[in-house]
Amino acid sequence: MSAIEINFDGLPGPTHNYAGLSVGNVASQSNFGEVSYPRAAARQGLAKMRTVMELGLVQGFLPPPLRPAAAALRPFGFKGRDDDVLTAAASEDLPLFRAACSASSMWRANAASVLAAPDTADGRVHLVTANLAGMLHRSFEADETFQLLRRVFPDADRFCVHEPLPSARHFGDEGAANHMRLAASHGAPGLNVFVHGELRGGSYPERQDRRASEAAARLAGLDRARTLYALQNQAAVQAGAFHNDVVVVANANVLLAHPEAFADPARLYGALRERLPNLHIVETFGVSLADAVSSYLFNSQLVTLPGGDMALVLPSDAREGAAVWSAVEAVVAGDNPIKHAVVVDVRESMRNGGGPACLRLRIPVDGPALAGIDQRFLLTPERWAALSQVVEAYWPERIAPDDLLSPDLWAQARAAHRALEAVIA
Ligand code: SUG
Repeated sequence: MSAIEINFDGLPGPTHNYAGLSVGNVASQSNFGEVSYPRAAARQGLAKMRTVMELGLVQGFLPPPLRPAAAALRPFGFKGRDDDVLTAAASEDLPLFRAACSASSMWRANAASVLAAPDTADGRVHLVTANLAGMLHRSFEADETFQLLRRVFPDADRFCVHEPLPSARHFGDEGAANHMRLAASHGAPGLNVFVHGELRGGSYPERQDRRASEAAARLAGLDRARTLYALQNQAAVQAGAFHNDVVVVANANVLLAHPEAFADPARLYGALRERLPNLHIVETFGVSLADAVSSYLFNSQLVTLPGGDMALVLPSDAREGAAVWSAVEAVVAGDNPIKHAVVVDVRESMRNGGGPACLRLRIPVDGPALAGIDQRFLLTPERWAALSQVVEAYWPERIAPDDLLSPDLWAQARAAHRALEAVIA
């Protein structure tokens, strides 16, 4: 088997809600206080997984951790039974309580940086779990994600799962959302490009530190000559591109980028072209940064189909604006491998700033590595149907902001978590 890339999608959890927790994420902030629809969110996520499976690709899924996370609140001095912990936190520190309720694990592009076997010193796939130090609610994910990744990728001959980096201000790490691998094909040695921010003022935080990316490269033993670092354009960050994958997507030998994504695109593109002669750099025209952020055009999944063509899996929001959609049509008609545009509806996630690409973690594998994955996390039509049944039976239909405070909702979330574990077991 030649090497392939598997998309592992995060399943939106039963407490999906709009608490406006992410500064610098325009959608999260502007939808603060809205009613959310967790069952619809999970349905949309599952429908996207199904669409990608039906394109002929192997599809995985990653279950959400239990939320509200009473365990995450205990280090702050809350004691007693879980419900006591949650009740006390809700009354004494509401923002902390809300952070413990977030279903943000659905955005698995932030789970880890993934370094492909042909590029690492020991020939294994390395996963460096992201510490997500920049946002409190997301930092609660890190340890649980590490345990989950060890469970899904247990074969230590093929995979090496690293703990999150120590959670310090200078080492904020948001995982694969800020990493791109460019290569002639998935199985060929690749170029690893880490895109980062910098402390340079501005009202929105820059979440990925270069030193965190350097640590990930070191842990995986990447070849320095084939590892590049690129600074985000500050204007893009301040327009709401809190992760690089809001303005750029890469796959194999194709890079689709907004012209204002990088601080110094000419330097980056020159270095890439020198090392990868058959690289296609596809830029869009006529799409403003504001349109890119509101449509999430670049937060598409760019996938290689079994026949060799590429498809862009776009959020339905990208079809709504004329300028954005004509840019998509120009890309698909252009002289590059992207030949298909497939539209998916992930609106519930989008309203928290998470498009199709945010919802998935890509894992490049060859045949033996594919066999080394815990197969229960790979979707078959039967497993997909079983997950759908659990979602329909247990996920709340709607959550208004005050519902988060209800012990009934906490009990429902626990029941959903148990039912999901029973399907996986
Ligand atoms: O970290 N939203 C996520 C969205 C992550 C998108 N991921 C990528 N671009 N790869 C974030 O900002 C909002 C949660 C809330 O407001 O309740 C949130 O965490």
